[in-house]
Amino acid sequence: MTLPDSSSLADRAENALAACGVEWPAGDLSAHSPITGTQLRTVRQHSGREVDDAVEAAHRAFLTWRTVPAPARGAVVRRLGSLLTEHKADLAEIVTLEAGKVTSEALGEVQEMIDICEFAVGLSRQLYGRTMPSERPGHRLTETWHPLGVVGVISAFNFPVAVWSWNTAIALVCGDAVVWKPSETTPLTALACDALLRRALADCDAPIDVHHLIIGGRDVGEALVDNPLVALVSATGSVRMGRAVAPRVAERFGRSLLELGGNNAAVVTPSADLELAVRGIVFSAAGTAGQRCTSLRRLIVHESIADNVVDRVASAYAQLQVGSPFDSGVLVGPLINEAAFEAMQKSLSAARTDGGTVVCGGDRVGESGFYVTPALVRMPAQTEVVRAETFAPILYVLTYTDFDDAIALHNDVPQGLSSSIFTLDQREAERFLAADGSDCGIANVNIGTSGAEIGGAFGGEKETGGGRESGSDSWKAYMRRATNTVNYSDQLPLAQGVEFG
Ligand code: UN1
Repeated sequence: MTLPDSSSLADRAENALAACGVEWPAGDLSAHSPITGTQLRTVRQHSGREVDDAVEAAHRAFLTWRTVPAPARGAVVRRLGSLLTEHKADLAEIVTLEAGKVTSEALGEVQEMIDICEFAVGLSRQLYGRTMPSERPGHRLTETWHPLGVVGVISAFNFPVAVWSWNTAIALVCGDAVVWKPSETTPLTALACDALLRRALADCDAPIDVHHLIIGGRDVGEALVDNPLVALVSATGSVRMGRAVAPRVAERFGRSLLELGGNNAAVVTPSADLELAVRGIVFSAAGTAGQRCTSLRRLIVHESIADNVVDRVASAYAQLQVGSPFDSGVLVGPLINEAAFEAMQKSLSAARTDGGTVVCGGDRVGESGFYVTPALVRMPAQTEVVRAETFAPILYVLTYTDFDDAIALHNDVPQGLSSSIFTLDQREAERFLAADGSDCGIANVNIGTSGAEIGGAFGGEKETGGGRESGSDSWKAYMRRATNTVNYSDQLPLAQGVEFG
């Protein structure tokens, strides 16, 4: 495996950042590339006091932004979408450098941003409220959706730009301001997004303070979460992070929207189109080096086809090229850091202790960065390690004989993000999607668990946190609803027939 030299990576980062218009001083936070494990550059971090200043400035901007008509707010997002289109390759380059995604996936992530901008622009002429029939004559009963306030966005390293855009494009058309705390692992992608949005705001004569980026670690996140001017905290990351954030926000009666861990499974039934299934499985399990919250982590296969499926997945894995995400042909880039590699090794050894057999993979490739071959592990049962999310490419294989048991096994994990079934049997497919089928926020048929489109609502149940972001009516989380009763008669009838005087 040959890797690019680290100074060429740092140069590429400088060029792409300059193309996006980033001007940001050096400081004590080191931005690394997982490609070689070396530093790209350093950036200045914010203090807790600066977080409060940013929230206050965003709140002041919100007070005027909320009165700008929604279609005019949409113009800013339209401009952001066109800048993202123009700088798609620059931003994807920084995503590859900083998160280690292969080029096609990095470009796909930026495309997801462009798509959500389009969606949000359309939404800016909708944001529909309902009208209900009033029980009283001469009365009108209706609801209006109003801007909510400052939205605090906390995002993770693995989708360093798309998750921000889901939140920000929607929040901006909804009339909110955004204060964004990206993962401290990916500050450069965040600086590039912030620079492009600032340009869009300036080009549209919109208040620049409707967006603030705050860079730093836990203290910066805590200052954001605890600030009473932050009406909604939208947080994507680990269950541990969500457990820390949710009670703090609830304590002050703020709202939170959580998108936490997944432990996504696919059920493969005897009627499945195995060639299609294996392609779906391999993309979902090994793509992004298993570092999507939607990555496929469990395969629940009918015992009659289990050996066949395992053989096919193992031979597909053998073809996967692991290496520099910039190299064409490479489909599996690096893990984000050493801690991710250690966590993977720990889970593999726990799986062996539990009686699992590593069919293939799990080995480190090369000496720089942390590259691994995706692991395929047959398990005798869904033990503790299988029920936990390890953010690395490990696919556990379990078998079933009875379809009801497959669904029970599928749902018997603490997380509930994404799921899929590979079957050509309509009854099985519909059972999987029914009320007593998959308990996840995303349930698919004949595609893998990852790679959702932006048009649907994205999120999951149980420890995944219950939040929904991106498409459909997720925008409602970013607004407040007012119910309005208007009396246009000269009488004052009371509801429920109450007489008073
Ligand atoms: C995430 O991993 O946090 O469905 C988001 C997918 C992507 C988004 C993943 N569209 O895999």
